[in-house]
Amino acid sequence: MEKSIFTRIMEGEIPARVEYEDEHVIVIHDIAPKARVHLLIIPRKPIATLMDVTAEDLPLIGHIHQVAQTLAKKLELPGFRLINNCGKEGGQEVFHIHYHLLAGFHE
Ligand code: DGP
Repeated sequence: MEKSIFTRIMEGEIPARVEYEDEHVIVIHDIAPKARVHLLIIPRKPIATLMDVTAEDLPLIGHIHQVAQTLAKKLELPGFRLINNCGKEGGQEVFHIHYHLLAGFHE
């Protein structure tokens, strides 16, 4: 798989506003925010789409949900959407799995 834009961000080749990172994921602010808070939770492992997730990746998918909780607490979000676009037909543009965390629709 060719290096995705997100891998290039993780490797410091392309700048991004980082909100959180640990050994499994990086969280950055989306370049074209669709809400007041629009973060991308991106695993370091370059899985192309949700359809490529295997049983061994399930702890990682759980971790992404834990990170969403952590961010919601840190940013004091009363609610949020966690969205994965899967495949071209699902609106996916970057083929390195990621979850959009969106909040602040009703402010
Ligand atoms: P998706 O359609 O689910 O693949 O969403 C990809 C998102 O990634 C889209 O909302 C825009 C964002 N994005 C694309 N390139 C960059 C970039 O270079 N930096 C940042 N911060 N976000 C990017």
